Parts: sequence; structure tokens; C-alpha cells
Amino acid sequence: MSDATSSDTPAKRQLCRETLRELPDNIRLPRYDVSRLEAGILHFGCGAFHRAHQALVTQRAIEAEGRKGLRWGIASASLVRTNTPDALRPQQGLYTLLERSAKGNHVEVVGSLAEVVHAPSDEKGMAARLADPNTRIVTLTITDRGYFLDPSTHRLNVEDDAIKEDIGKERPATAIGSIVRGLELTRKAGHTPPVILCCDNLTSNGATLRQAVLDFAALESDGLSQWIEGNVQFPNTMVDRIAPSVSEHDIEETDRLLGMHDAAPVVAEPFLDWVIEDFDGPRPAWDKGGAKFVSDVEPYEIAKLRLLNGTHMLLAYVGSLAGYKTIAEAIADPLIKRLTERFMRSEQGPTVPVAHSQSEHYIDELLKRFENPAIHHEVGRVGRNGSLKLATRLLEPMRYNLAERRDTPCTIFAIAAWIRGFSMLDTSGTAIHIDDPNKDEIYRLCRATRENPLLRAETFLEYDEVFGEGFPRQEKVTGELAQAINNLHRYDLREVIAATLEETILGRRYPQQ
Ligand code: CS2
Repeated sequence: MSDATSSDTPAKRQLCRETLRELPDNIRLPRYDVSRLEAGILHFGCGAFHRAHQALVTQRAIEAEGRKGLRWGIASASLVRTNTPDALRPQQGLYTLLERSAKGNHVEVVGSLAEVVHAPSDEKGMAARLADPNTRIVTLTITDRGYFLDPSTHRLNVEDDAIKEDIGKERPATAIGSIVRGLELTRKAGHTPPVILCCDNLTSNGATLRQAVLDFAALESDGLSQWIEGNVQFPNTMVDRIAPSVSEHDIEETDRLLGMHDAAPVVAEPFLDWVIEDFDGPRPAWDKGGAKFVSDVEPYEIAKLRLLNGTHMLLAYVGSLAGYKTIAEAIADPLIKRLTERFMRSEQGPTVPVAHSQSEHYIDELLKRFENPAIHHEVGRVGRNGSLKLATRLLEPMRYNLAERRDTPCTIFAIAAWIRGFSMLDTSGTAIHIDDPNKDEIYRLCRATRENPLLRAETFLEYDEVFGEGFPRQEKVTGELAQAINNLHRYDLREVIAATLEETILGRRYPQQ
């Protein structure tokens, strides 16, 4: 930048405030003075999803309000790693968003990050930032893993070491601990607390976060927990935009499009949706940027979690067994597409509390979104942390279907495919790496039940932390899961998918007659 270099080779120009005006005309720029933004929002989790979704909607909101909008800049924090702050700081928080579709790219520079924070080394600290009266809204995208919830009860896992470590700490490391500490400071100072918006794919995400915060606060002081209960709003939200991880190729392409370097671009599909439960208090004009404020988020949330995220799990596990690298590659396989459609229309669809025509329309739209060939959404990434995601996305709808006496062969198949991944060996005979906080226990269950599909099905279904307590018609579920596990071990994947679709039995029947 200004002090760039005195060496012979001039430094490559880099995206920052000073170089904004040099960008080609076809790049959409922030339509406000980015140097005058103030942080009114504190964000936990400065990842690709946040930057492709909330930061863009906030950019639109700031633009819609003119000068008044400048108070809604975001102080966006990475909670552990320094890569994103390191990449974004030299760019004063500016970065490129590439919206990709088969038709081409829409390229936009986003400027709504007023500050980029690395929480552990931040001088102020997250709690003090939360308690700052200028912080009117706190948002979170920390993935399921960041909440330390028991997956079957959705309550804070108070036995987790990260949570135990944070109790009573002045500068907690977890988001939940920092929120509680920040609210404690707010209460002491007598300020109005900020509204806290969870933007992760959890069931009733606001209510779930609220309960986790109350659970943490109660470990420290009942008074604080009661004060939070009576004074802090945690609206529910539904967030939706597919944002794959960024590759070297994406960075090179962005540099080519900009004619200068951007160390931290993000990629997303054109689709964007954000539904927020209405709350009291000031907020950016997010509704001008594509968000909706509604009185009840639940129908949107259930439809999204089951039809989008649940189907993503099926595609990720079946796709990876088939050797595909991305969701788009997996669904381009006609057999997998048939399985996916059956799963969406006959199993997940009927469990969603919206009109049939609406859910069919959503399914049609989703199939096109999954097929977007310009989005390289890796199956390994989509499938990670499955043990935390199964309950909401597959098991709850399956329970509902079983109670309604509706069969769920595709759901059972997806669960069997997830389990199968943990017993796959690489060429050196080692279990393949799967990113999951419970992976050691899952590998252990696989080793303990080797060669015995029925025992494996029973053992997994008894793994309460993941599967919860029993299913309606448990014996039927056990038999079908054993069958699917057996088939995936013994037969060619395509044969197994075809048998699932045709509802035929391959090999021996479980439980044995
Ligand atoms: C995906 C989501 O990785 C996953 O769990 O299902 O990240 C999904 O892409 C987003 O929720 C789309 O809105």
C-alpha cells in the first residue's frame, strides 16, 4: 500500500480502501464511505458463511439508510485462528464476494466489516466489546461445534473441558463463556443489553443459544442467569446460502478479475435467504438487503434444516462412498439424484410444516441449487461433524415419519452411509480421516462391531448422545439399519442404491427370521 516497497520489483497491488477506485467498472463496490463505518454489531465467527451472507445483507442495509446506516458496521471476530484477521487487516476488512453460477460470476467488494478481530489476542476482549453500549446486536456463526451442546438434548454440555475451563474466567475462550461474561459487565454497568442473534443451523437456534447461555450463567451465579432470562433477547433465525470453501483457484480468479490481489475472497451461490424473528430495539435495514422479519421462524427453519441440510448429509455420505468430490458431482449421478429426490419428496418433505405445494417448490429450487456446477462444495466439508448434525437433520424427521407409520429407507440409508465412512480403510489399512468431535468413540464402536451388522446397528442406536433415546418401532429401525449396513459392506454401492429405491432385499434379511 502507501509504504509498499523500495525494492526493485514493485509489490503487487492489493485490495484496500486506497485501491478501491482502481478496480474495473464491472465490480460492484460498497456505496458508502467505508472509512466512516462504526461497529454497531459484534460478530463471533468471521468465516466464509458470515462474509458471504450477513456481511453482504448488512452492506445493502447500510447503503439503504445512507449516513444513518454507517453505525451498523460489523466488528467481526475469529475465535481461534489468525488466518482470516491476518488476511483481512491489510485490506482494512475489504474482500471480494464471487457469486458463482453456470451463467458466470457476479463480483462485489464487501466493506461492512468495520473491524476484524482476533479474539484471543484482542486488546479489548470479546466480553468488553459485547458490553460496549455501541454494540446493539451480537451475531454468531460458529458452527454446531462452537456451542458445546449435547446433540440429543440440545443443552449445554457442562462436562465439556472447554466449558469447564471458561467458568469464572475474565476472558473466556468460548463464545458462550464470552457472551455470559459480556452480559455480566452490561448488567454491572446498568446498560441495555444487545440483542443476540444466533445464525447457525441449530433447531430453534435463538432459544437453543439462550438456554446454553443460561446454563453457563447458572454455573456461576443464579442472579446473573435470572437477569439474562428477564432482559436479553435471543431471536430465532433461519440463514441460507451455500458458501463452499475457497480454493487457490478462486483466489487466482479473483486476482485476475480485480487486477490486484485479494488475500481473502469468498465464494457463494446466487441464492440468499435470511429469516429473523422480530425483536425489540434498533437493527440495520436488513429487510432492504433480502432478510425478512417474521413472528415465527419455525416453519422456515424446519424446512431448511430438513430439506437442505438433511439432504446435504445424504449427498455428502453417499457421494463420498461413490468417490465423488463435490455435492454437484454427486447429484449429477442419475442414480444418486433419484435417491435424493425420493428422500426429499417422500421422507423429509412430509415432515415439514408448510403446504405441500410450497415444499415441492422448495425441493425443485434446492435440486437446482445442489446442481450448480460452479459451486465446488466438498462432500468432506459438508459431511463433517455429522454426529452433531444427525439429530436435527435426519433423526427428528425420521421419528416423526415412524410415528406416522411412514417408511424411511433413504434416511436409514444415509445413516448407514455415515457409519460406513468410519469403517473405510485407506490403502495403508488405516481408518480414513473424518472430521468429527466424537470420531474416536465412533471408530471404537465400529471396531467393536466388526463383521456383525446387527450388533453394529444395535450399538449405534444405543449411542444415546447421538441417537437420543429410542425410536418408535425400534425393532423395525434396527433391522433396516442392519440391512443397510450389511449391504454397504457386501455389495456394490450402485446395487445397494437401486435396491433401496426398488425396496428389494439384498442378501440375508435382518433380524434373521
Ligand atoms: C451444510 C451447510 O455443511 C453443512 O452442514 O449443509 O453449511 C449449508 O451449505 C448451509 O446451511 C446453506 O445455507
